[in-house]
Amino acid sequence: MALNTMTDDSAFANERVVALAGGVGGAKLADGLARVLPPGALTVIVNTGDDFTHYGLHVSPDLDTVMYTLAGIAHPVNGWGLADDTRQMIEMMKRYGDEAWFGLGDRDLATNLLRTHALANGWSLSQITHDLASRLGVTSHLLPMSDMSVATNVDTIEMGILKFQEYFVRHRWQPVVKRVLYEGAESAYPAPGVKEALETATMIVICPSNPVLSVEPILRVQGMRAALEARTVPCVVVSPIVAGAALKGPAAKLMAELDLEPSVIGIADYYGRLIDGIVIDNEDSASSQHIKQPSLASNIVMREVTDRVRVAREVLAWNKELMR
Ligand code: FO1
Repeated sequence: MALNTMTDDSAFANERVVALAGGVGGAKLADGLARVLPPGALTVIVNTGDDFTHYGLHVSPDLDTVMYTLAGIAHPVNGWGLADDTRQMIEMMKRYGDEAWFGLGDRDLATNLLRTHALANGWSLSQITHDLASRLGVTSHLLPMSDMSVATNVDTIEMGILKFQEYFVRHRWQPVVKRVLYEGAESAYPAPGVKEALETATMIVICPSNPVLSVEPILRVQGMRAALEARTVPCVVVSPIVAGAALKGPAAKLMAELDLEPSVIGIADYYGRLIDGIVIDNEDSASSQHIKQPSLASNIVMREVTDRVRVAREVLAWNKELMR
């Protein structure tokens, strides 16, 4: 690591950061935080509301997206799945006439086979997640929000209630959403280590993930919203929306469909008292006067790994300011 990088990051040497993350955008900031913090100083609480059983396999898209991203092996364009993966299994499924709408790569199958096998042998989702991530060299702590099933379903005008991946992948999030349901959340409790991580954190970061589809499921797990409201350290969100549009995925479209303002103002209002500040893009800096919480304007579009590190540094530095 270049000396100047070490100098920049020594300010965060004693921090213990908890990040709440969902899909691709969340994984990118989590990666930036992991690169800036000492090994083991980052805990990522990951959304599992997108999990589903597919061909009999327990697929955990957001856990895998965060894990692969932190391991440096995520697909560089999609953000999900593995770099250099192939689609032989999908092609053979199609030969058998299966629609094969979910693009599960051949190498990605290994993760899903091992996870399914472990769960069938009594392992918890937390245990298999820790085992797989450790074997990939990930030093951050990856925690599913819960070891119990929480399923994010969307009630749509055109097709009624859809399971998350049917909505997101099969129908490319085009159906109009009336309601989002978090099936099982009311009886799900946090995975081991989640509460402790929040209680011992020096900073909490809500990553630029879809608030309704990727972060809300985490908040719906028993006691999570209360734990965040009882925080004694700052909690900062990085906006997943820039200039009224989502950087990736349905966040803006979905918020508009749910009568939430698809803007940084809407994001800040969505989290309300759960956050002490919001990081917005320079393009939205004029909105800061309409945002109740303190806001920091920066370039929050993370195209390269260097962007992830820069945004992570800015977030952590600002969090320290808020802490005073
Ligand atoms: N997203 C897509 O848009 N199309 C896919 O074919 C797809 C396959 C896929 C396979 C494994 C995996 O872990 C994730 C995958 N995703 C795909 C992404 C996933 O649907 C979303 O990233 C999350 O569920 C929401 O962020």
